[in-house]
Amino acid sequence: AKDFGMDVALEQLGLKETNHGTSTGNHHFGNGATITSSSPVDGAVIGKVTTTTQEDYEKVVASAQAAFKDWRMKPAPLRGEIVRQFGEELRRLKEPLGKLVSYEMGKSYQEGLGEVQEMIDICDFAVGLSRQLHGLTMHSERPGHRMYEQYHPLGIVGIISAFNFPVAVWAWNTALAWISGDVCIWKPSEKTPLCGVACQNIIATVLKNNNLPEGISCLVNGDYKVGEMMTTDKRVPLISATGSTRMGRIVASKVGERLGKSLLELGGNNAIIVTPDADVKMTVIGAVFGAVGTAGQRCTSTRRLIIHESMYDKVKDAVVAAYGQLKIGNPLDENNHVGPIIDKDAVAGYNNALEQVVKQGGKILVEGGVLSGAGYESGCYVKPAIAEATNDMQIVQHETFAPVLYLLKYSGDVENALDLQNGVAQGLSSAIMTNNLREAEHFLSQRGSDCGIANVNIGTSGAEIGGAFGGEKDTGGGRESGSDAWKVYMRRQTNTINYTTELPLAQGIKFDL
Ligand code: UN1
Repeated sequence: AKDFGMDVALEQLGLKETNHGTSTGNHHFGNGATITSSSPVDGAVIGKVTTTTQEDYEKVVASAQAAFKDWRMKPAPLRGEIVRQFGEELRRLKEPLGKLVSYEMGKSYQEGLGEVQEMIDICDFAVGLSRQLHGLTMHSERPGHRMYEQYHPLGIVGIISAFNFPVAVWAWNTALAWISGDVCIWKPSEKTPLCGVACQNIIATVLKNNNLPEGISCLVNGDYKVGEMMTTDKRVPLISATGSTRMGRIVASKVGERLGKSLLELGGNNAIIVTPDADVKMTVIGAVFGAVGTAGQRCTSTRRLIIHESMYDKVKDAVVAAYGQLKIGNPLDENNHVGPIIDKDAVAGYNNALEQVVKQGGKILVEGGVLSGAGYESGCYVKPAIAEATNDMQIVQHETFAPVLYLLKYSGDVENALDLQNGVAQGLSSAIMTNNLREAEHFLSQRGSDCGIANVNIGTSGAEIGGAFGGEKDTGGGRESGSDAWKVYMRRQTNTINYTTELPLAQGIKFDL
């Protein structure tokens, strides 16, 4: 990957020296076993990080707790100023960071840059929000009393993120948490640990330049055992976790047991409904990007196309033809559309899905397969595949994190398509392609899509940061990013002040002494 300027990028991101892994600010002290990060792009080792031991973790928490005492007293707009500076650094380092995301995770360079852009956008959003952490005022039922509410910081926010958005998901959480006055401990995916170190280096410099306590941003590394240090820790009032539904259930139960808060962003099984008067050209762009973008590894990736029978052959032929144009290869090369998937386990999951769909009665329309030979040495490049299937097949009900798209047919009205769309355990993103006002509004109504995201004439992926992001049912119910998602990072306090010399009781109660 030297040809693509990776060496320079690693240098710019401070990743030349290895043995990072656990840190508060720019203070590194990981003592656990080593994780080697190798690229799915070419199989080469990119670097190493050390994992976090329980003892390291205690140091991290102590540093975060100390930092919180200071940080919570800074006025929120000043905290916003720090996030603004962080956003500026991200602008400056957009290219090297986008490149690292592409190289360590495998998504296209364009998508790597897009991911860093999401970080920049959430910083801008958070800066504005730092002057808008509004509560309400209410009228008291008692004379001479004033009642209002205010939002206070929570404390330490634990962030557990996934490999597929190795930098943006952290930023969505951390930018809002910081302006809220919280401090963060981040456990990035053990599949993309260097993205974590690179981000930590960026914010550590900003904190240092402003003479702020380094524990405002902390990094821990390792597998679920390190995650468990946080999920079971009462000193961490909020855990924000992104990953599989299986992982989310474990996190929710550990955090729930100690009555902590959790924000969960789990699996999706996203569908596009293609109605009789859908625009076929728009449908093809939306569906193909949704299914093969990020090699099918977004939680918002399009897994199912639910096509009206009157459109079925036309849409099928157009999508199959578009798949014929796809170029698979090194994601740093801008001529390619599809890069590798994350690792050999993911390849096994992909192979299994293609095997299962046939076993369960489906029919392959675009043949899959693992690519080999020059340029594909990592063994992680797979061909985006399409199968005709039915919604009740067990494999269609399951989220396979790879480029496998299922075509389903519906007849009659949009109600039937909605039954299929909603007939899965997950509830993240959904879309309808229609020019029919009645269908569109039906889809958006309370008897329509049951997902957290519902789009009209747009695909399922690529949500903007300004809206609340998340989903229902097995997706976990959390909301991150825009709108009023910030409220989960703060605690609400209701305040009532009596400015009389009497003490009237509420509810008209008389209590004479
Ligand atoms: C994810 O896959 O975890 O809507 C997040 C999208 C992106 C975020 C995806 N903005 O596709």
